[in-house]
Amino acid sequence: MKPPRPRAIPVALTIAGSDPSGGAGVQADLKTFAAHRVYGFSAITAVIAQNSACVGRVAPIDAALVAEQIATIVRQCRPGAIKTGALANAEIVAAVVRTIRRLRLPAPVVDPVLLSSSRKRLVDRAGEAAIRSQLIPIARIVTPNIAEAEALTGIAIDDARSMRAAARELIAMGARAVVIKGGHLGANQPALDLFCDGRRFVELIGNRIKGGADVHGTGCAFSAAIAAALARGESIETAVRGAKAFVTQALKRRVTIGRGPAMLDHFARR
Ligand code: PXL
Repeated sequence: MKPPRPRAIPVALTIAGSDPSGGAGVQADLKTFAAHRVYGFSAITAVIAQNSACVGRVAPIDAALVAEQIATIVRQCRPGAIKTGALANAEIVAAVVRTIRRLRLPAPVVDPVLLSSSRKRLVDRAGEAAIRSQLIPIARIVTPNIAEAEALTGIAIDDARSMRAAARELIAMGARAVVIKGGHLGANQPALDLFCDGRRFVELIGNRIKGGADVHGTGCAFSAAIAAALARGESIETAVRGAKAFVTQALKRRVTIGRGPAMLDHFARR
């Protein structure tokens, strides 16, 4: 019997840090791509010693080597979508932006990772400024949580109105779309995310998952799911809605892996 012919499948690229626990970072992104039947390329920005409970040393990769990883892999295949995660420092942010521009790669889904769930900085101060001035202006969509949206815009967020103001500001900074994740807004409020495509606002209301706030890597799974859906040709709004459903299900079906908080099940059946 003749073997079947190889099939082409959608490809997405993650540019992010390594989390050896597999809960967040590149490892979580690749699982998320796979769960969406999207082939995953990855360029590593930093090696991080961590487990699901704590983050140790963050060792940035040389910025030129980050650019080289991207340039080399896209010679094999141009990805249909890109996401960025933890970028460690300003040199890496600049190298990523330069490479995306030079090679005319798709506008990235930007997860503006500033701190880990355990509050360790995953990008330095200059890197944070570079995300604001260089990366957000080329973003297809930016996906901050409340704290990241506050840090990037300088707007204090405590309700739906200030959330809109921050979203407007991120669009004014050049992002084509924004989704602010309201999961941390208040334990007694529903999980309200605010999406803006540059023209209109859509409030995405989800059910709060009990105990879900302790799980790390939800932001990685969310932004990777958006990139996977874009690689599959979905619209930005459909991609965001699908990503929310994906994270909700992965949280509901979370698993215990030894000591520490539970981990997402990226392969929870939907
Ligand atoms: O969830 C933020 C995040 C992003 N990227 C890496 C991480 C974390 C959180 O721990 O480790 C590599």
